[in-house]
Amino acid sequence: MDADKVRKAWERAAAKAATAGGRPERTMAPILRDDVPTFIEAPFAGSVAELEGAGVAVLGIPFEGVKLLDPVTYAPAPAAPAPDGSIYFRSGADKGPEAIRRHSVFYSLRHGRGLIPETDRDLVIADHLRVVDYGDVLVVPGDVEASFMRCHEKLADIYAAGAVPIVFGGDHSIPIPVLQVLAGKLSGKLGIVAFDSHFDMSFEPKYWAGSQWARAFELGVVEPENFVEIGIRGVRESLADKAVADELGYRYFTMTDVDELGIETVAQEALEAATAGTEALYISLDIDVVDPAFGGQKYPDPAGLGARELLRALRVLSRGHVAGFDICCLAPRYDLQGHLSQLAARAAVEVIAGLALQRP
Ligand SMILES: [Mn+2]
Repeated sequence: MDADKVRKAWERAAAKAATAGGRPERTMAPILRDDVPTFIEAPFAGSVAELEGAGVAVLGIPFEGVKLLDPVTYAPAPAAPAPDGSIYFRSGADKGPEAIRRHSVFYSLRHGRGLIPETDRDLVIADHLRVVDYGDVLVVPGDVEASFMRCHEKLADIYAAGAVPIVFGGDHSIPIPVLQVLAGKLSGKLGIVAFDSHFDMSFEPKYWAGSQWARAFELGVVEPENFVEIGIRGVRESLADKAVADELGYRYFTMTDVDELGIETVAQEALEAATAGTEALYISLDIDVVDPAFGGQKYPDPAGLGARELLRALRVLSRGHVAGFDICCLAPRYDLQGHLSQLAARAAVEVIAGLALQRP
């Protein structure tokens, strides 16, 4: 058929269908793949060109790496899949990006354009910046170096477009590729604030959820006086990690500090330390900092931050010059009611709101 005849045939058919009370015209949903929506139903950026003009680009890194064998087998959470043999502890963080995106639909830009009155009564995110979803990095399971190379490409695209990456892990190794790319973009120093129950001050394995801060310090862009951890707690902390924290002398706030000082003061002090003499701020959110009563964590340690504390702290920190944010260690298979995935999505929106507030 010639193209003109094809078009006319479809036009006649459509006109006929319109009068016949057939099904209404279908509209395309902002779907990333399968039934996974884009984050807050923001436009999908399928190419470098589509990143143009974005203030924020969401990027999923569904990577979970090395798992440690341990002589102790831990008790499984009730009504959740049991840990397999002696795998220490629980896994499934590679499903984080899609869980956060699914639950982010509740905050869809199509609903209220990002009105967020508790952050600022008049703030409408979409009035200030364009959010896009740059999809996922196609990671190579079991090959951390190949996976990180692929991360580098996507992150370089985001920074080249002038956007801030909001990264969903994955385990806590994922700040490594982000910081590797960000470090190359800076002429000055970087401040880092990490929310975590755990020090994560291992030196090895090289690319692992636990040695990421050693790799960050090695980059030479972050000094211990600009590095802060919030939420340290539990009786599983490693003596070696604690010794490193003491050796480096960086500031960390235990949950007792949070209780005594209040989260507002803790966040303020963290912001001051991380921004003193630095060019940019990176925020890393190991979701296990949140109280595991929410469910959904790889490494649950009771008595963590509440949702209000987390969002309030992010509200304070996002007043800094945020150049990157990640959420990691969400384990959707344990998030039986979706509450932690929901909070993770909300936490990302809070940081985006902070970026929006800084734009005219
Ligand atoms: Mn942790």
